[in-house]
Amino acid sequence: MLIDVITIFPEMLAQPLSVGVLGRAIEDGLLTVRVQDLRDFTHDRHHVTDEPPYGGGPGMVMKPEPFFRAVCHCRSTGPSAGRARVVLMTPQGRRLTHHLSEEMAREEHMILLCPRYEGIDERVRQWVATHELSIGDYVISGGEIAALAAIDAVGRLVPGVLGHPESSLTDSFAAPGLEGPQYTRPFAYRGLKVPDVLRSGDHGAVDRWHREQARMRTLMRRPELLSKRGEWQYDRERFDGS
Ligand code: JFH
Repeated sequence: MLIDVITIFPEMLAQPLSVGVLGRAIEDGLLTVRVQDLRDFTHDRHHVTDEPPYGGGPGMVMKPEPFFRAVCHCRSTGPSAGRARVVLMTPQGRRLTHHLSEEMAREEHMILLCPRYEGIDERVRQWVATHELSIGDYVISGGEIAALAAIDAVGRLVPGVLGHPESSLTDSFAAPGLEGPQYTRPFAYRGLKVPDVLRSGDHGAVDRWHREQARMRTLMRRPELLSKRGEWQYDRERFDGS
């Protein structure tokens, strides 16, 4: 998979993409991330990317031309004959979920647009973006951190990125409901002990305990993840499109 990120702050992306599971995936060539400096697609001597809004109002709005040019460049130097998913990061976008991450993980080429300031000229949204994505109902200062969250969530799902294919399936949100508690050594720390069942060697009992704990935690914290019948509800979106 190829992901292009278009931003005025390319340095924000470099470090996070160099470490951990994602860093390894990129090293191994399972995933390519090209960070494109939006200023490279300006034609004026001061590389201006923002202007005051027409009609007045606070702050600045990002100009359309550099985004149009940058996306053209990414398309023409990418695979899939220019048929990339062009994703605008915005609080008004479709909410990122595991389900949407799975959908995006099937793309060959994605181009993520990261606005700053008060946002972007509407013509980019209308004529360049094919999708709009939000990571949640809170305002952050620009699209970069949202793009990183999306790249991480999607990159993990690219075949071969996770060593053990099963661990992506048992993660919260992939597996139904929330995960329960986990413990590691030492058995006792400052008088705080690990539940005996986990050391019992009874795999059936351990399994039942994990499932019960996960179910309780889901019931207490995220009851909406459980259906009315009390059965695991796999993926709400598949049923109600929310
Ligand atoms: C972004 C920003 C909006 C204006 C509340 C009332 C008026 C500043 C580009 C994504 C998610 C983002 C996100 C994505 C791109 C940009 C900051 C937005 C306003 C604020 C001012 C600029 C934020 N999921 N959260 N935030 N901003 N609004």
